[in-house]
Amino acid sequence: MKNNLNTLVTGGRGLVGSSLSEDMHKVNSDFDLRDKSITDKLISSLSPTSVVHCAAKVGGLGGNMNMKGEFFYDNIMINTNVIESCRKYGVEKLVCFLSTCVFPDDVEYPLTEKKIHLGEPHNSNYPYAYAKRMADIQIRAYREQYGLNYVSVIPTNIYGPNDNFNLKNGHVIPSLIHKCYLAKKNDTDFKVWGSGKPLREFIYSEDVAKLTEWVLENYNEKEPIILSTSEEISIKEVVNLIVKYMDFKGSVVWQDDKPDGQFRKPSDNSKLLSYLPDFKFTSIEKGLEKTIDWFINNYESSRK
Ligand code: GFB
Repeated sequence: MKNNLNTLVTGGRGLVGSSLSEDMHKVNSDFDLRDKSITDKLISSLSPTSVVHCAAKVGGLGGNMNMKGEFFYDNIMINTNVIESCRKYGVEKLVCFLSTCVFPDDVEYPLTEKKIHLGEPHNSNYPYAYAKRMADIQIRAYREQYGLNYVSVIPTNIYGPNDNFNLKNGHVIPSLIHKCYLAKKNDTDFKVWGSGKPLREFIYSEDVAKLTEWVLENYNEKEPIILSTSEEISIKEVVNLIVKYMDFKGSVVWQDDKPDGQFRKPSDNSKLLSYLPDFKFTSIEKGLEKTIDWFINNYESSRK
């Protein structure tokens, strides 16, 4: 890998950004990328050759349902500003993060890179999904009009150290780790939303970081690339693993008045594997163990 000093990472202290190589220039939320002049100033002053754009207003099912306006506004502004500033100030390569929720709700499975715009996203997170879809449109348009080598990636549900472990708005894995931690500490029930039946494909943040570094160097197509293990696991199985690794002896309570969200969203990783047939994904067991250890060891300073 060549020297990364000329690579700027937005969202540099977040879940993916913090796993990327430390020789990249990482910036965090000190820069309000919803503001065009701040974004222009950041990119013109650093003048990076490449940018990995991870910054976003993100959350799990709860966050997406509670903050629909903010999730739309913040993400559409951040993406529009970042992509335009990259063009204006001569960034040669941009890797932009989309999300697995960009896909239509009602579509034939498995999800592939060609199906992003074939129908409406699930209603639990349509503002976030549409804002992310527009980043794909902006990138395609800029490639066509300006001939820029800008690309995007679609990871499935990412988890790992440095996530946001907020109980209400976080993604399922960090929220459940935090809930189980508190249930064990306070000797209370471990309360889980929904039926436990929905299926998800989880990918460990360090795997996403490795794949992103590869994309930065090697992936140049106009269509996004899905970053996925293509292995589904139920929320119930995830809960069982968390209970096991946290050595929780109390009761698990399933809150069926809370939403299940989409039932499943299986994705096709064959494009990724056609480039990287030998890529070794971290197993969910190993990834969960590492994330739980990290959370316990960093409880005070973790985002929650
Ligand atoms: O990670 P998560 O919030 O996101 O997972 P999505 C939701 C699934 O986990 C649902 C169950 O089936 C929930 O019922 N669940 C159980 C919980 N307990 C909890 C809990 O305490 N917190 C949460 N959050 N879920 C998000 C999208 O969807 O995935 C985003 O909303 C983004 O836009 C992200 O795309 C990757 O997979 O449903």
